Amino acid sequence: MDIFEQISTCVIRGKIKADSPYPPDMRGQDGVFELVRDALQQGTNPNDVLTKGLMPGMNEVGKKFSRNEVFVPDLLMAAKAMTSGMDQLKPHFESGAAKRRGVFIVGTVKGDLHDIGKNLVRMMMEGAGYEVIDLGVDVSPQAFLEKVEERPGSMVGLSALLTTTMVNMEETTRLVKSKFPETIVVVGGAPLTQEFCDKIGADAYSPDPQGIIEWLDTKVA
Ligand code: B1M
Repeated sequence: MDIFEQISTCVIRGKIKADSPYPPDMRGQDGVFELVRDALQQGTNPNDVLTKGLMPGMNEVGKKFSRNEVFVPDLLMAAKAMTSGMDQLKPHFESGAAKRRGVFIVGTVKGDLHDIGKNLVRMMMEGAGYEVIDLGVDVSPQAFLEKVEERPGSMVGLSALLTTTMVNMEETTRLVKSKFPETIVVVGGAPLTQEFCDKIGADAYSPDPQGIIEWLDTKVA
């Protein structure tokens, strides 16, 4: 197995570091942290570490999640493992040594405090190579708009878990698109449907982060 396959495998299995107790059958083996550190020390291109190691691993986890082969705890462990690699790549991205696919502004809409699903979207989007700006929870339509004004050309992702707050997605979508009609707005969260997405004028809906990534990948070069 080459270093990229090893990194992918550790992301899929949620193996963070050599001294992490999880998963039990990989105890003592190097995790994403050591593998990424060593790859960078050996001069491997940070973009290759991202696109050939971390991203395929997270992509596979997302597909398994969509097929109900792994569950939320597995996704969270995979996300933590991936983050331990991403943290080491960040300085390279910030210095411009590696490419980002686009800017994705994400938040849970006004009135809604659920953030576990939104955090998964953030981590998977980072794993897919996007620069993510996370506005947190209970985010007003105005706050989304202000961030788009600050980062023209960015994409917007809205999350909602409550039937009482998903309606706030409409106000946010319409406000952003009234000022920046070309802005891509994608939506997700347990109570949503494709019909709702169409009704509020958003561009895409997916019940899981993977679907959003696959849709966005068709839109960005
Ligand atoms: Co609340 N809660 N909660 N809650 N909570 C639900 C959502 C609920 C379904 C429980 C129930 O009654 N069965 C219910 C909503 C009912 C409804 O509106 N239909 C509910 C309620 C009523 C409430 C309160 C009103 C309870 C009260 O106070 N009376 C209150 C509201 C607070 C508020 O937001 N203003 C409340 C509070 C809370 C806690 C704070 C205690 C806690 C949140 C902690 C946190 O997020 N940090 C909480 C929790 C944990 C839940 C449940 C149990 C779990 C949600 C979760 O994290 N799931 C939930 C019941 C349930 O779902 N079983 C429930 C795991 C997460 C990975 O899934 O967020 O769906 P999810 O994200 C998925 C997809 O939806 C998708 O990807 C993720 C991975 O597949 N996705 C996107 C999400 N956003 C996306 C965006 C995308 C794409 C995909 O693109 C942009």
